[in-house]
Amino acid sequence: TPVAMSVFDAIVAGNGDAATAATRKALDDGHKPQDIINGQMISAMSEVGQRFQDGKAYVPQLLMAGRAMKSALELLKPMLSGTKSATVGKVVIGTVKGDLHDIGKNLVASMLEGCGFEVINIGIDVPASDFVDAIRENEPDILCMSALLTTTMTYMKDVISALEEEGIRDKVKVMVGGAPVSQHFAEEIGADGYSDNANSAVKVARKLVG
Ligand code: B1M
Repeated sequence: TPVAMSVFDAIVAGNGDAATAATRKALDDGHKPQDIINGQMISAMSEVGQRFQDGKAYVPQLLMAGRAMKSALELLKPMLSGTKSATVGKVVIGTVKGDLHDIGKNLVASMLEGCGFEVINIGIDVPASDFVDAIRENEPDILCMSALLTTTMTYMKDVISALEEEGIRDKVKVMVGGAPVSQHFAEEIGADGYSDNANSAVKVARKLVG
């Protein structure tokens, strides 16, 4: 029988079936979902990102690794619940215009959901007008924006300006995140909260509604 791949290796190889099988095995071996995500899945994506940056991997590899992580993550999603009280708040979440990265955003969405937030996930490549519409329609406590590119993170500022122009900025808290985003940047664009990972995103969200 072939030697089973680790979750890390399977995601780096872009093999969804192997990634799912390895995730199931890791659970059977007693590993916690959070440890599998942080210790294996995210580090595998960093590895692929590094290879891409070094010219040793190309866009198809990024795409395949992303797909592999997504399918393996499906297995863990139902287990991502923390201390659930009744609904603690409502969130609209999306990746900003020009940006197609959604794995981190979906992870944040799953964590929030697992911890009792009602989450309306409006997807990727979201223009300011769609954020405005979603806020009008759903009246969330928090607007969450994600960006993975230095070229798209600046659009978060445009969305906040749109909220101001539409007179709804004070109706919603704004939380931002994603690899290139920093606390400093969040403050600069006038966001109310920032987090650099999905776990602390829940803490920040709780504070914002608290
Ligand atoms: Co792209 N990509 N990508 N990519 N990609 C990066 C981001 C990059 C860093 C790779 C690299 O060069 N090392 C680089 C960006 C450089 C920069 O701007 N500084 C890059 C590039 C250049 C590109 C393209 C331009 C490549 C090209 O076409 N030439 C292109 C752009 C497309 C576009 O968006 N318009 C592109 C495309 C893609 C794919 C579509 C192929 C694919 C995405 C698939 C998908 O998402 N469905 C992809 C991938 C997979 C990556 C890497 C390898 C992995 C991203 C990921 O999923 N990470 C990435 C390298 C890297 O991250 N190391 C890279 C795992 C995920 C769990 O982490 O998303 O950071 P992350 O989310 C974290 C935190 O950031 C935080 O919590 C999450 C969990 O801890 N977080 C929040 C995220 N959102 C939050 C919101 C919050 C709070 C926390 O509150 C609201």
